Amino acid sequence: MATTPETGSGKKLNRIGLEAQPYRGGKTTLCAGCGHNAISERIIDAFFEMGIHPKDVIKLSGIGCSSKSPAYFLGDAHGFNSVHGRMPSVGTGALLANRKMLAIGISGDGDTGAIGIGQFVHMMRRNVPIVYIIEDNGCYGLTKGQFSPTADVGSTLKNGVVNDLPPIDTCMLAIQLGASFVARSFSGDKKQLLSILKASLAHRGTAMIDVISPCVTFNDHEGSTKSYAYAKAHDEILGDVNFVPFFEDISVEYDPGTTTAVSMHDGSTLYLKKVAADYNPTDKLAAMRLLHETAQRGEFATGIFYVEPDKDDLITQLNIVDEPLATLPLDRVRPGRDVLDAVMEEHR
Ligand SMILES: Cc1ncc(C[n+]2csc(CCOP(=O)(O)OP(=O)(O)O)c2C)c(N)n1
Ligand code: SF4
Ligand SMILES: [Mg+2]
Repeated sequence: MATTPETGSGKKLNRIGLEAQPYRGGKTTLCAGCGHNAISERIIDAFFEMGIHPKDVIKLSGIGCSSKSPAYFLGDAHGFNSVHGRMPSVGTGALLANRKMLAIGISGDGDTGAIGIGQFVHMMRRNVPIVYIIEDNGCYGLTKGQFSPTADVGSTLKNGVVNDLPPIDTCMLAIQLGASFVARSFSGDKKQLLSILKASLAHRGTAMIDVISPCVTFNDHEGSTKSYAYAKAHDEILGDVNFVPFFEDISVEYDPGTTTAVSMHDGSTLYLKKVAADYNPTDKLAAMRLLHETAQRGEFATGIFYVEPDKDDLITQLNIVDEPLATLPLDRVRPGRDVLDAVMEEHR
């Protein structure tokens, strides 16, 4: 990051003058080595480096080991640990009540792909302004490692049971449904995950990020396609993700033949190295073809697949007032006698 002045004690300050401490959360109770812990660390880094005040953030989750994660970052933010698979509706309601909040939702592959799939689908098609992260370990970690809907065909449980149901590709689904920023990363790839997270914080609309996040206790053995070893060997990185936030005055020299520059809503710029000369991250079909082709080869692609920075989010589509509904005074939210009388008159 560009400006890191120091406090008297030598601690770095971010662009809004805060130390890293307010960006941290409670001590994790997840297993040592769990991919979810690495993701929390990157979230802390991303919010610190972007200089977003924790008090302006709402953290949301469902149920699962992954959904416990918001307790481990941004201790001063607002939070709502909801019911299994129901975070999208709680998040949508929270954002409608207060459009000024920046929302980050943490879900699991079970929380999203199984019990929560209906809610997930509607959140994506509405382009709700939220950073929606799936901590994807291919299993239900909290309930001792059963297959989840993102488990690949042929992947095995620890006891040798083979999964023979096809997986849901949450990125493919999100693109098809209307999410305006869709990416995949790996909890073990610090640099890529941090860049993607920072870019997602600059986006307005649904930023859906599926992060392969191995469960060291129940799904890290040979035969699992969501283990650390498998992820390292099969991660097909799309090319560098270089995010330049609006507050960093850096001019990047790039070759338009090999790199696509995407202007984000807040004035930041995203430079995406092209996978192929004709790859365009604003082309839905190209993104879906890429996901399909990599999956066919038994690989998984990581990077930002699709971005549509100018698409209206739900709040804009609904054309609600600028001030948060939650704090509007009563005389503005309660219709007067004359308005009620006019409504009654219409139904006579
Ligand atoms: C209504 C309801 N049904 C089932 C459960 C049991 N349950 C708790 S967590 C979970 C799955 C969690 O899997 P995932 O979302 O992938 O999170 P992980 O633990 O793997 O991070 C299930 C089925 C529950 N808590 N509530
Ligand atoms: S059981 Fe698996 S997912 Fe849950 S905390 Fe442990 S390693 Fe992580
Ligand atoms: Mg899981």
